[in-house]
Amino acid sequence: MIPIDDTPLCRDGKVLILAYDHGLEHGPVDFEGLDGSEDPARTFEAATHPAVTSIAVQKGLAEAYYPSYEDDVNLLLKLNGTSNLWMGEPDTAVNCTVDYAAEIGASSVGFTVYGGSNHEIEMVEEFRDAQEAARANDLPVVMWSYPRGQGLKNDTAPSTISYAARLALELGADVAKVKYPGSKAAMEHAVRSAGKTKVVMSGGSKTSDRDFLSSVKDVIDAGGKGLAVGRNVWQREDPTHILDALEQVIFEESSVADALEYADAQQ
Ligand code: FBP
Repeated sequence: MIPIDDTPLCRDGKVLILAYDHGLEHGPVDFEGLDGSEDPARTFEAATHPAVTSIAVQKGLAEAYYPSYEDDVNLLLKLNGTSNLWMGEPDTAVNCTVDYAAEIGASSVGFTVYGGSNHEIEMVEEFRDAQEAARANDLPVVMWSYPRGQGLKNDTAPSTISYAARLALELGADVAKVKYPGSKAAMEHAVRSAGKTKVVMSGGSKTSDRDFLSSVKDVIDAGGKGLAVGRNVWQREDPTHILDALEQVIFEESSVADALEYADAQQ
């Protein structure tokens, strides 16, 4: 492992990744109902908030938009990803090499592994190549560790999420990005399973401020190191308000009520 606390991916040992790879993963449907959210510049602007430790995007957005933000935003290049048009067993294409990610300014890289898919073997072998290339470039590696596929009945069951966190440790990821397993106790188990790999929660579909912040608070109280979030930030009319609150919960370890009060006072 590399000491990632000293890299741009972390602030005070914690992580807040703003994910914006949904145009590939889900398609334009995620942008419906909120004018402007399809414009990557809007989310790059949000990523200039001091709470955001990195923005996670695919190669195309990095090439087109990152040069305008390189002084104010840290780039996490998501190396693989696939569209919702793909109907097969969970799998994903490697769209960018680590060397190219480093060349265009990435300070960390991300990689999805669908443990349990029929394609797990090849995905893990692709992860091996990416992880070793990242080590050669001194770049932290975040694994989107999402067990799913044939035979997996519940991809957010506590045992599945703990296994996802453990896979990330076993395979050499610095950070495991996992779905919320439903409770603080389940997250504690996932954190223990991940050993020295930091665990962060994946944001999920948009919910109320209070529900969303409560799950983030559970993650922090369980020893998780933060969040990699997309829709719960950029699908809001005012991403800054929720980022102000997240900053309090993640970095100041505030209560949800205090964090919301703080965020309201910044308006
Ligand atoms: P959200 O916070 O919006 O859930 O984003 C996290 C993320 O992992 C994105 O990086 C990715 O595009 C998306 O979720 C994939 O979600 P899924 O594969 O579960 O549909």
